[in-house]
Amino acid sequence: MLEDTSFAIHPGNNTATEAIRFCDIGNVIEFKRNSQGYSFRCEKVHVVVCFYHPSIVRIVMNPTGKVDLNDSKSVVVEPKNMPITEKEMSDTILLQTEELEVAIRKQPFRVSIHEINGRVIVREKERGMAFRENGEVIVCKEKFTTDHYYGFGEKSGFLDKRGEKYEMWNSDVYAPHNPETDPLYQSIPFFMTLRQGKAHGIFFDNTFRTTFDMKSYNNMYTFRAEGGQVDYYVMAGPTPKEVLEQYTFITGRMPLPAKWALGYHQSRYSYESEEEVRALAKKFVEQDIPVDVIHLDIHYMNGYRVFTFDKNRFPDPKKLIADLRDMGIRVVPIVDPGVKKDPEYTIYQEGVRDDNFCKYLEDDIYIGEVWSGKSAFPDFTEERVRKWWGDKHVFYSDMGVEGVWNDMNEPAVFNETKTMDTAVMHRNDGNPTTHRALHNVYGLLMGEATYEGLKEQLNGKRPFLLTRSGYAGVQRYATVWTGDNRSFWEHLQMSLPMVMNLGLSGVAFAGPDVGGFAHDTNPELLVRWTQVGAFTPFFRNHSAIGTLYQEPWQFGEEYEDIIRKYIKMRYEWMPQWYTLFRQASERGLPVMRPLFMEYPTDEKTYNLNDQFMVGDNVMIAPILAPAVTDRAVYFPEGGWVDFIVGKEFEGGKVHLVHAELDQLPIFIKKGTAVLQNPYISNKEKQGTDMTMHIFASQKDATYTCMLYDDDGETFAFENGTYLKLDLEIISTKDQVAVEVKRKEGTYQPSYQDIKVNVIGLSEGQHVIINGAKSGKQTTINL
Ligand code: MIG
Repeated sequence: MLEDTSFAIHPGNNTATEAIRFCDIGNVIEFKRNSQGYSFRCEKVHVVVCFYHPSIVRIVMNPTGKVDLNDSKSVVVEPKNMPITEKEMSDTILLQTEELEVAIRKQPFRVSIHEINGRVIVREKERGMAFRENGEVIVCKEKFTTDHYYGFGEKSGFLDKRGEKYEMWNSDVYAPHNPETDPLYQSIPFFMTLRQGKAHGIFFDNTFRTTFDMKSYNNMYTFRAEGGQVDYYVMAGPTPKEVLEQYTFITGRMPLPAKWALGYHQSRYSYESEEEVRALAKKFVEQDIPVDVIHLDIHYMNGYRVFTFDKNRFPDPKKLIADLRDMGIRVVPIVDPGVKKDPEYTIYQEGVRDDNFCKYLEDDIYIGEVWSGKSAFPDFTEERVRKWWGDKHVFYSDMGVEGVWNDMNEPAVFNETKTMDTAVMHRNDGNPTTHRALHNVYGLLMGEATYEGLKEQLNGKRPFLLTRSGYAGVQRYATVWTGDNRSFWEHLQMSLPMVMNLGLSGVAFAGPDVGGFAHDTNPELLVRWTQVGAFTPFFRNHSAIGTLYQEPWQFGEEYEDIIRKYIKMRYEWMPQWYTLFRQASERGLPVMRPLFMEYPTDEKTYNLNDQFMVGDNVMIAPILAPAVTDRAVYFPEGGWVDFIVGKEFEGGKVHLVHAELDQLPIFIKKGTAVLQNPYISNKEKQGTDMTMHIFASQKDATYTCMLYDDDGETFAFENGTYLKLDLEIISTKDQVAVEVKRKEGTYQPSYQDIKVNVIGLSEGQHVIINGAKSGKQTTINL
């Protein structure tokens, strides 16, 4: 067993044996420039170095043959020709862009990357790239004592991943997710290093089972894969935000979600009949609790056959969906990849007839056991099959469905390995490849098929897709929920760093099952979790069969009132959310952020797990344990204001904060602003009172912010039908000046102006709007 882990290259091991295990790629023999970049012939292998941007370099090593630059499932851009300065010295080759210098030592091949005339980004010392007879590849890099590591997709444990070791192999894990439960459902082989306030990223684009070891060695970390090429991108940052912009430039960004998808979702495994769903919807409206989406879990289907409804339980789904839509509620059905092996079921018939299912090399269809019993699995690696699957969604979109929930797409199979036989041979668009190599992208490609299919069918409306499994780039198609958590306080605690690290891995739209999926929830946990959920990008309450029901009203009025308050608050904050999501779709930045993203030089933020930011100026410090009504909160530099009671806190310090069960500590940075719009009704959701609350700073401060709005559900914004206001707020000791710097787009919102409300103005300070003196409550005309 030890042989299979990177223990095999432990520096303490006998070096003679080690050399047999991993073979260094050796010296550079020849180096040339070609159309795609620089190619190096080494003693044992070929390496290519190419550039995508002055701050992004890609390094590819093929241990068995010619380097393949075109086999990514995840990368959306091509290498770019740009001015590169080359210098060849006796022992080193230097390649310089405007931003960075890649230094390749020739004997043996070792790579270091620096900022031009600046800091070291990555460096290799005794070890660099190596491979084994069995196909394994490894990269070793120097670990600095000041390094902190983040990202890695969906991982349990704390925010800072220094001292951790993670594997990427998409897995259905129903067992409790605890700090050592790994891997989970997503594989995002990307991480960010923060070193003395500066950040860089590494994306290891390898779809085999990969391992990142930030633990076992004192002076180096490694990433390795069971097979395939070494293929990685270094993104030079230097800020955490730039790293994310660079990573999402490579792997793509989230499309702007529909507003309704940002609202509150209610789910349960399962609401089992039309009556139950109607009663649920009615109850929300009666109790005056906003809801945008009701999810239908597997019981809606006829014998768990995807693309069917059970006629007894759901006699008229189209009517049900239309009636709910009239109440302001959308229906999102679950769709699993397994297709029941049933010769009388058209989807199975078509799949067999058109040769759409995953097969063995010998031609037998792979059959695995899932909910639907013995089932076949579409081969999403084939474009033709993705199209077929996408087209099948007409079944749902014709009924008025605008969103779909993909589950079990690791793919999960009920057997010992929990997944498809790794010997299955995917067609892979003419380049047959085993499941062993493509396992980690099955969910991503199912997402692509589903998203593209729905998009085509929705006549210009934005589809919503929720997925459990994915790979780097999943943000292009889907929102991610973090799978089968439990109704434990520990899982509420763990969800914060998990969702923050997903955000740091390009997935801005993510969240856990609020209230907890497995195990029985309890009223206090549900309340505290809903408070956090209201400020988490994806906000869905979901629970498992056999557990206590956990809809907002299940535990009596006292709790219901608090839950209602926070779900409404989600809607009051919608203009803020929507603007942040727009920015996320444009730049790839997370919406829910660890504090270090805004304060990268403040070490106190480097492993802060129980606080987070929404955007760049709102800090949430929730209560995450039972019976607790006081907690320590760390405030980064600057002044902060409690959003509800207006109390001020001086930054650079820890303060004790009090929060009764109905209170969530929310703090706004002084000198900044937030946008709000009251909740009106479930049908209308938002009102016409767009308000900007400005939190005056008495110290000099400049804050730029944006208001983004559009129709909330179509792609018309792509043709200019949106409203974008760039605002600047300048505070000094005698004034708070607000200026509209730029207005863009042709969208006419239902509000005519923005109401401005300045909070915390000192005696001597006055308000100036677009150059004119005004009161602390005033308006900006649009
Ligand atoms: O193996 O569809 O994570 O959210 O309710 C269980 C039933 C299958 C797992 C998902 C969960 C969903 C459940 N599914």
